[in-house]
Amino acid sequence: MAGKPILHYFDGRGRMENIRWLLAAAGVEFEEKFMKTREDLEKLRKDGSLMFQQVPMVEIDGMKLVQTRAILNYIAAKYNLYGKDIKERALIDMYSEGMADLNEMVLVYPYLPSSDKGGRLTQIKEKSRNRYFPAFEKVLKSHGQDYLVGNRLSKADVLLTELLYNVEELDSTVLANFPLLKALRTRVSNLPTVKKFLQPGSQRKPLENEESVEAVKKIFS
Ligand SMILES: N[C@@H](CCC(=O)N[C@@H](CS)C(=O)NCC(=O)O)C(=O)O
Repeated sequence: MAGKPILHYFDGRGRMENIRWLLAAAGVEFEEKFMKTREDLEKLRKDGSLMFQQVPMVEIDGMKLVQTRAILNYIAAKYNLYGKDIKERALIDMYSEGMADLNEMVLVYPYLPSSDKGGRLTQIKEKSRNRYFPAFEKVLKSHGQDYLVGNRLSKADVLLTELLYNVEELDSTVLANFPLLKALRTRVSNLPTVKKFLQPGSQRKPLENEESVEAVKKIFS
């Protein structure tokens, strides 16, 4: 039997947090090896584990996978979170790519110089309220179903739930006009696997602080 997936990253959200969420939602236990120093990163690079010299890297089923979205897609396919046919898969990917565009702004936010943070925050709020959240609210309204695609949980629902939590941490009123997104978040949060992941002490990572940002900058500087 294959062992647990091993996640190689630093001890923080960054690009790995999507992967942690998806594995957790799928009910898959995983191990983590945290890089703490630049030498830890160099070691992975030197031993040929990182195809593009970058993390996230996930050891799973005898492979060393890199590229966040490729990893997410493998997990989604393996654990039945990727629709029932290629049309559903296309929608799941289309929605997930929109989420990734917004998520990219959110995940780099803590690492920006303070002079750039105000502008970025305004951009995140504006794009959430006027572009991405209305689009997903419209999808849910159009079919009246519990999940974004095919009336069952997919990668898209899990990533959207994570994104909603993350944006709400930056702007607590952002979901005020999106009742169906709120309901989706509640529904996904109440799935037993996700509920467990949302409990304190899980492998979910906290919002970055000054100290954690400095530690990460040292690894990649
Ligand atoms: N497209 C890649 C980007 C990976 C990436 O930028 N990783 C950063 C850490 S979050 C990294 O390893 N940076 C070091 C480098 O690019 O040399 C993915 O989604 O996995």
